[in-house]
Amino acid sequence: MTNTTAREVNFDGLIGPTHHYGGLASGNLASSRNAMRSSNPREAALQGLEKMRTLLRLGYTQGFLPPQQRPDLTVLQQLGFRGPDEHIINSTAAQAPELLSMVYSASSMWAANAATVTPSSDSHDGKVHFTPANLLTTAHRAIEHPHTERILRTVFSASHHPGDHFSVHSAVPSIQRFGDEGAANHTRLCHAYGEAGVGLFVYGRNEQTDPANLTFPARQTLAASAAVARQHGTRAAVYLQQASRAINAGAFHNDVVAVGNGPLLMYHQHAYETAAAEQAFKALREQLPLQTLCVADADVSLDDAIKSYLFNSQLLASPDGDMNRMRLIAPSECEENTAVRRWLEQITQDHNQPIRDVSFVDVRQSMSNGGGPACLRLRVVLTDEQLAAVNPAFLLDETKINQLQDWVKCHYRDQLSPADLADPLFYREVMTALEDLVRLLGPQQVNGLYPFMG
Ligand code: SUG
Repeated sequence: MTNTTAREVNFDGLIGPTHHYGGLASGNLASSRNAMRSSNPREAALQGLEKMRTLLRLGYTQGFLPPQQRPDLTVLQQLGFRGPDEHIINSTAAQAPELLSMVYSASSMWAANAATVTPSSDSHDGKVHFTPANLLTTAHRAIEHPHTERILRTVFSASHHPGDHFSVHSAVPSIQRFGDEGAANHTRLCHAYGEAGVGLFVYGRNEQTDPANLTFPARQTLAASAAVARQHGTRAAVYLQQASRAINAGAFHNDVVAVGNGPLLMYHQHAYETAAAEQAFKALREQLPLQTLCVADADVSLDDAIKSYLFNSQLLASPDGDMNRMRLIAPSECEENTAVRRWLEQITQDHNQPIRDVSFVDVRQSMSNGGGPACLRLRVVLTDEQLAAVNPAFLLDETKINQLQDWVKCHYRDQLSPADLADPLFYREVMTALEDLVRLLGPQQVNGLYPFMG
């Protein structure tokens, strides 16, 4: 199936007003390192919006996913806390304060973990498929998927345009065996966006994986990846296991040690066991003209890769979809790391591969919780017709970015420590911010986005 007008649209997570450093994510070194430090939610959200502006100015179509309703009081209610909202906050603060960080986490900002997406040219029924990730490994993220499903249904809803373009599923069951972390472990490779491609599903564990080899959790399971591929009617899927060495070094998602787009897969030498990688690449080569770009440990060590988040750069084709002129949107930490900067300088001069440019973006507030530029976005390949069917409230131009930045400046704190979450006044503040966001986006357009608004 060929449709030359398809393009990749990035939907970034709009960083919510409750962004804080809770130290909630085992195996994520930045999250552990910065636990309990004071965050700056305002700066975080403005940095995220500036990244979106960068892509827009480069000529790409850019969308966003709104922050989830936080705190999630329904979770506290399920845990036995009752009464008016402020009372629930007070009694949780008194009896189990650690739960506040969990229900207040702004972790849905990392939209690469929102869902796995299969473009229509890769699915049996010709629809774009979404499966929200159950994120069952960490408590603060395991509560995201019901909200994610609602949000995806609001953004990708056929009611905004005739036709039936999208299929939003529920998450696969939250059972240990089916741990799913979404697009962070899924790379759609293709010759051109509108042509049939292959889903590369990378997983951390299967039934044979010996937990004794892992010091940190392997979040993605083969069983979940296979279930998602089945659910989406994915026509071509290839599975590849992460090396335990990479997980133990802090690569809690594949997108910390690899990034791909079009025919190009760029990965760290230690991301996968060599034999497993060779087998997967062979299977991929049978279906598309795969180009691999292996970054040798001698050039960029695994530690430097994880510290700088080189592989969490966004790898973009040119705005017109040319796969021979690619660009990396890299975190500014890459510019500051000598080995990584040197590698980037060399690679853009090497015409045997397609990366021609690098832009650096400052997303330090997110990086301090282990989320780089690629974590912050969900990639959705859309034809013109499908793009026209996306809820326009979630597509950006400069004016809307400015409006969202004004909204952030009006409502967000510039300092937030985990202890502040116990303050019922903060609860009111964030509810007011979300009400105002709905007003800004158009209550009709985003109807039902936040349960507390009815
Ligand atoms: O799931 N951090 C997130 C970062 C997700 C990054 N996403 C990708 N690699 N695609 C995580 O570990 C930290 C929250 C805290 O500690 O407050 C956190 O959840």
